[in-house]
Amino acid sequence: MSTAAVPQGMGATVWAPETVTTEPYNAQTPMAALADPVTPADALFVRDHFGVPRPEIARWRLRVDGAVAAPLDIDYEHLIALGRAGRRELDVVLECAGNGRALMNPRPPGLPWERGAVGCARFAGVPFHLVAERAGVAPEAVEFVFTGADEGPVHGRPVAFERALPLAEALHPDTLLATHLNGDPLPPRHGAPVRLVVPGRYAVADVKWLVGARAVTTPFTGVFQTEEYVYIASDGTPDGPVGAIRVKSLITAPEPDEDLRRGTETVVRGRAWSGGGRTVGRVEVRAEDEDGTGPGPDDPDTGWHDAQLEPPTGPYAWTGWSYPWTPRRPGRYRLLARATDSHGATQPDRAPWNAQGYGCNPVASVEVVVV
Ligand SMILES: Nc1nc2c(c(=O)[nH]1)N[C@H]1C(S)=C(S)[C@@H](COP(=O)(O)O)O[C@H]1N2
Ligand SMILES: [Mo]
Repeated sequence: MSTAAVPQGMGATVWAPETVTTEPYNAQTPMAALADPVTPADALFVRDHFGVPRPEIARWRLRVDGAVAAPLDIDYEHLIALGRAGRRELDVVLECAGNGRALMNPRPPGLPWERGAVGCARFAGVPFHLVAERAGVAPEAVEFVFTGADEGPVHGRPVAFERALPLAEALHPDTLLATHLNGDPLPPRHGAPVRLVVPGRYAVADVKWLVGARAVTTPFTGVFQTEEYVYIASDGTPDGPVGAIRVKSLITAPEPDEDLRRGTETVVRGRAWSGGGRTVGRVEVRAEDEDGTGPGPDDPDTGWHDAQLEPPTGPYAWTGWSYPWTPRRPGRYRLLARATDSHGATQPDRAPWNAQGYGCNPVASVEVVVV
């Protein structure tokens, strides 16, 4: 994988994500960009199953149909007009459900995401419920199925990218038909001209190049709902589609294998987030030496220590945290970070294994050397 930030003279940084595959294009957010509260658009990870379909704004329509009183087609101009009164801007953590899969043991099949299939983007758009109410959702509707303009073969069958949401979540005022990312129109690879954004859910819910919203009266059974993006236990038992983002943290400083000086303060920093409407309540940091016990029972650094939290930029944004650490003895250390959310859920010590490697949220760690 290649990186990352190319310094451009006076301060401006040109970002490029780290390529994982080229056809279709999939790339991770570089570590250095994850330190920012809002991820620069050019650095934000990309997850495409079939490639970029590039619907033109002028010809773009969203078709709302299925179990509705009056199916409708809405164009870009009308969408913007409809949203004028109710337009929202939200900082939202976007995380692929497969983020961290490459750190699972044994490694499940799928893209080998390490830590960078995540970012926090400032999305602006029109709440979907404003459009759904226009069409009039039938009382027997249970879900909305959202359709992207992209399609391709999965397990030998041609399919469109489609994913369903329970009705209450589809109609939640913060479920957006997003037209803008970080203040600019959505870039093609992030779903231009309109994508769905469902704060707090793994990003497979955030259908890009959105062209359809279909109300259905029985649960949707498409491949991206029942075969892909589903938790499957080691004994093969399916355990439902991935949903709310699990509590997680990452360490952005120090960097892996960085040399730290004994007796000099190092600020350990990172980000933490959770989904399903939960916020981060606590982040703890711990330094372990090579035998995994900590610097020693007599050392005040042994054990978990509360990091200081920065207020997040919104209810669905991530939380920055920091902990000043002054290593006292030379050697190799593993720095660990563990987040706990507002519902008391904590990152597990080990990745919770499942057949497709989703929801991987173990305690974050980075190895450093104290000289
Ligand atoms: N139409 C469409 N929408 C899609 C996808 C896709 O392949 N096609 N990938 C999904 C997945 S799995 C993820 S993780 C996010 C990634 O969003 P990003 O590429 O903007 O970071 O888009 C989601 N929406
Ligand atoms: Mo994803």
